[in-house]
Amino acid sequence: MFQKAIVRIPSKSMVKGLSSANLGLPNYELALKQHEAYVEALLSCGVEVITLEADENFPDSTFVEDVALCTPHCAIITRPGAESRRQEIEEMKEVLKDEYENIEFIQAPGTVEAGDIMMVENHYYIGLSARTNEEGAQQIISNLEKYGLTGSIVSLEEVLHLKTGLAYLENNYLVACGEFLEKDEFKKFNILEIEKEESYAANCIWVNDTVIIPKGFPKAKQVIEKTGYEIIELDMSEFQKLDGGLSCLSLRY
Ligand code: CIR
Repeated sequence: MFQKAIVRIPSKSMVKGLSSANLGLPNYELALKQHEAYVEALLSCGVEVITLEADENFPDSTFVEDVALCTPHCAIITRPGAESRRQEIEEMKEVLKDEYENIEFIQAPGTVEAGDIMMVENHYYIGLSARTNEEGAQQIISNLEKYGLTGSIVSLEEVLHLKTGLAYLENNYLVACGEFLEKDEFKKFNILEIEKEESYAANCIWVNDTVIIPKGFPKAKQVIEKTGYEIIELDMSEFQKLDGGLSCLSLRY
């Protein structure tokens, strides 16, 4: 179960955020409303939410998931592969110092964005992407091993981050889409397949036996309903314009 979540309010500068989506610029006011609804949903799942102020210096800083990995035993501050995001870690370091006794750091030339890391109990799958390199992934694994946790590397070609196409929903349920449907390491899971045209819904989050999914993906909803979890649907349109999804907007621990 998760006790806490960290989120950051979107900045006005989010319109300059990194994007490959071709969906137009996000509407800041609407993004703020969608972010508020996201926080409400987390609260309704019983987590305490730590809300950080918007940081205009970093257009992508609302996507807090990428700058740290929060495990039950330590936090690992990442070194984002996107240059424009690298300094986002500075404030997160300070925030996590109050939350964790043990803090580790990814060192150059390693790069990691934690959107590439999926936790399955004590094991962490680490995607090698344009943002997370082999050196960074190996550092994550060494750090995890210090605390009795394990990690393994997954290759990916089609999506931005590992969790763009995968979500672990506990109890052996794995939401998967596209390239991840064929990978041997995931065959042991009870796969909830998301069709390509609804691939955005593969980024959903389990929070204490509720699954939060993006609104507007009816087939994905039907598939995820099979788990029996309660489902909350949230409109994510403005974050989708920046390649961001539900997992990206919080650190849950
Ligand atoms: C970026 O490209 O870094 C942001 N516009 C989106 C980050 C999404 N984060 C995630 O998937 N964990």
